[in-house]
Amino acid sequence: MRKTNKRAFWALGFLSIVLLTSLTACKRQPAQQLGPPTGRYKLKGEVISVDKANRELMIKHADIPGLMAAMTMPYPVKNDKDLNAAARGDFITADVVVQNGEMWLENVQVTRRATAADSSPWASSVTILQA
Ligand SMILES: [Cu+2]
Repeated sequence: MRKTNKRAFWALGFLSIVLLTSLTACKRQPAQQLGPPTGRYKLKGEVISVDKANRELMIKHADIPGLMAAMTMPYPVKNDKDLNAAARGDFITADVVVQNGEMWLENVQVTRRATAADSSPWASSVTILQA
């Protein structure tokens, strides 16, 4: 009787340790998934607007595998060179740098300059149809 009690005690202790570690493991995972994974991602997209005062490019971008689906969103730009590289309506490629929960663009390269037609209010829909 005593032996089984002891065994039950140890079994319970072992179980609670297993439970505790699995619980903390579960807690840790969502915290890591909150921010996007650190790295460099290739972005392809169209510049919707340039906000030089806030150092941001609004970009309508294609899927970025491993990071995010296609969408239109603002991206911070750190270098003057990258900030001044593109204008509204330009098609660009760039690196999305993700580090310490921060995200910004680097190596902005214009692949196609906006034409006069692109500057019209219909530019975006026209370029979608061409793409
Ligand atoms: Cu995005």
